[in-house]
Amino acid sequence: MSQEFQAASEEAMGLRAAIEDHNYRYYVLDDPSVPDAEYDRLMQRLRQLEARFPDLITPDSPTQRVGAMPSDSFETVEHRLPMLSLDNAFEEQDLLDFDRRVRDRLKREEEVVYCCEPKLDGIAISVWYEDGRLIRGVTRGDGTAGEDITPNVKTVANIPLKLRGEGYPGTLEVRGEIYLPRAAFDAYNKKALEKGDKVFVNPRNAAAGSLRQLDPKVTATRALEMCCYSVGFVEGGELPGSQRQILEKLKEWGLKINPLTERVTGAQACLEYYRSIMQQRDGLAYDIDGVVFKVDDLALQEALGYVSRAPRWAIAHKFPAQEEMTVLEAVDFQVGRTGAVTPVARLHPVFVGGVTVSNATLHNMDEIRRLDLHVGDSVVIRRAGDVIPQVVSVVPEKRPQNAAVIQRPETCPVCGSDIIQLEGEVVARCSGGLYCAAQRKEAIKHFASRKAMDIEGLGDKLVDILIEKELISTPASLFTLRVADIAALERMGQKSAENLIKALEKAKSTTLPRFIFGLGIREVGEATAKTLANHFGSLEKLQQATIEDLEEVSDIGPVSAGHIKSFFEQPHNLETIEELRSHGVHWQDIEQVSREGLPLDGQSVVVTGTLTNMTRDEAKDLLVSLGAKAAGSVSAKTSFLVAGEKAGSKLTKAEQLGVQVYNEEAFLAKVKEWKGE
Ligand code: 9MJ
Repeated sequence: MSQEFQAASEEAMGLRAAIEDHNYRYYVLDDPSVPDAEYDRLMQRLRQLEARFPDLITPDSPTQRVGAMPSDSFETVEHRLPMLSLDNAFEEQDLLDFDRRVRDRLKREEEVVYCCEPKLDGIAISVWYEDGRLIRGVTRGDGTAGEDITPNVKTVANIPLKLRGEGYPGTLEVRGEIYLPRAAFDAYNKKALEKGDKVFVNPRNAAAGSLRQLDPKVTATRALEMCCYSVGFVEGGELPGSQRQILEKLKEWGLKINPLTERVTGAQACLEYYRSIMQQRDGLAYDIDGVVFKVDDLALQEALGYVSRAPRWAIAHKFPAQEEMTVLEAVDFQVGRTGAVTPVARLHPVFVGGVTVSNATLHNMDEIRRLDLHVGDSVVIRRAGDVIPQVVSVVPEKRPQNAAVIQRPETCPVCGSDIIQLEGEVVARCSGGLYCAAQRKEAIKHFASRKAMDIEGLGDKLVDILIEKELISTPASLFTLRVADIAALERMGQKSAENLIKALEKAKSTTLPRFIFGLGIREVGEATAKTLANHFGSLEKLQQATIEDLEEVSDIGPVSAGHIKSFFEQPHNLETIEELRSHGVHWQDIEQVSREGLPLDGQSVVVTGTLTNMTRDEAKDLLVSLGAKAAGSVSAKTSFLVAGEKAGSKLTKAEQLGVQVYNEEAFLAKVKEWKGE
C-alpha cells in the first residue's frame, strides 16, 4: 500500500467521523455546531479523496447517501420517489461546466432554456394531496425516508389543506421548502431572550426546531411559510411539460411559488440572474443561500437522468457564505462616550459575507455568558448585509484545553477608574467621566459631529491623535488649537491645518439645539435637544430647570429628566460650557412667544392615546398655539389631559389625581370655544 493511499485513508476516516457527527447534530438535534460552509468543505474534501482513490469508498460513507438519519420521535415513512439533493456550483466556472455537460449529454450546441429559482434556506418537505386534500407532510430525512410531521405541516398557514381550482391529479406530491421569514425569526428570538429561553442561531434552525415539535400547537405559533418548487409522485392526471409551467399550475392550485422565478436561455443569462438575485438578497423577507438552475423542458430532464445523489439537469449556484468559523483570539473592552464598557471580539481574520472580518461586538457580559464564550474558542461568525458581524455560537468540541474564561475588568482599561454596574442594568460603565481619555475622545467626536457643532475636517482619527498628543482634552480646548500645532502633525499640511482652524471659527456660530445636542447628555438625541431648546428658549433656563420642569416637556420622562439634571450639576460640565462661551461659541436664544392673553396661558396639558382627526403632535402644536405648555407626563400640576383611543397609564394617573380628562370629541368642542368660534 502506498504511503499516499495510507494517508488518504486516514484522512477519509477522520472526515467521515466528523461529517457523521455534524449530520447528527444538524438533523437529529437541530443544533449544528459548525456553519454550512465548513460542512460543505469537509464533504467536498471527502469526495475529492474518494474520487482519487475509489477503493476508499465504503457503502456507509456519507458521500453515498443523500442526507442523514431521521429522528425516532416521529413515524418514519418512505418516499415513493427519493427526494434528491442538488449538486453545488460555487464559482461561475462551475456553472459554465455544468451547462457544458448538459449540452454534451444532449448532443446539442444551441443554448438550453433554464428555469431559475432563488434557493431558499429552509427545510425540504414533501406534501401529499389525494383528490385535492392534504393527507400527509413528510420531511426529506435521508432522501429515501423522512419523518411524518403531518399535524405540524397542517399548521403552516400558507399550505392549502384543500387545493383550489381544478385539473389537479388525483394523487399529487408537492415538494418545497418550509422556512421562517426573518422578521418572525427576529421577533421570536427577542421574546426568547426576554424570557431567558434558548434562542435559535438562524432562521433555518428555527424552522427545523419548530417543525420537530411533538406538539403541533407550538408549531402553530411560529409563523412558518412554505414555498413550492417541484412535484414528486403524480398519478391520475397530467402535468404540463416544463418546470416553469408546473410551477404556474401549482400556483393556480393555491400553492405558493417564488415570485422571483424566471425562465432564461443559456448559461450567461443564468449568471446574470445569479448576480441580480445576489443584489436583492439582503432586502428579501427570507434567507436564501443561492439560486437553483433547472433544465426547463421535462423531456430533456428525462434524457439527462440522475447520478446517485442528484439530478443531472439541475444545479445550485451558492452565494458566498454569510456564516463562517474562526478563532476568538482575544476579548478587548472598549469604553464609549457615556462610559459604557463593551466587550469586543478580536478574531482570526475570516472572509464572510463578502468582507474580511477581524472584530465583532459582543454587546455585554450577559451575551458572553449566554454564548459560554472562552478565549481560544472556535466561533461561528455571521455577517449578513450591512449588519455588523455577530458571534452566533461557539463550537464546543473545538475548545482547546487552555481556553480562558472571559472576565470583565474591575477597572477601566483606559483610565483606571472603577467600573460600575448598577443592579438590574446589563451595561457596565467606567466611573471616570471626562477624566477618562476614552470618554473624552468620544465626547469630542460627538461634539464635532455633523449634527452637533459640524466642525468640518475634524474626523475621528484626528481627534484620536490630538488627544494622544495631549493637544486637546475637552471640547472647549479645541478652540485653543493653533495652525502650527496641527500643521506639525503627521499627514497634516499647512493648508489642511488652516482649513481646520477656519472650520472651528465657523462652528463657533451655532444654534441652541445643536449646542445642547453636542453636549452629549445621556438620552438627549437630536430630536430631544430641539424640543428642549424650543421649550426653554435659552441654555440658562434649561440649566436651572428642576426635574418637575423637565418632566413637563413633551416626550421627556423621569429617566431623561434625571440625566439632564445631573449633567448640569457636575461642576466640570459647567466649566466646559463657560469655557466654550469664553472662546466665542455663541447662538441665538429662541424667542419665547408671549403667551399672555392667550386662552390657555399658564396651563400645562398632556396628550395621550390615538386621535382620529389629527396626530398627537398636531394636537400639542394646537394647544401650544393657544398658549398652553405641552408636557410629557401627568402630575398634580396638569391642567387637563386629552385622551384618545387606547390611552393607558397616563389616563389612569389623571383619574387618580382627579385631573380633568377630555376625549377627542370634547377636546375639539373645547378648541372651538377657546378660539371663540
Ligand atoms: C430551494 N431550496 O429553494 C430545489 N430549492 O429542486 C429549489 N430546492 C430543488 N429547488 C430539486 N428552488 C431538488 C431541490
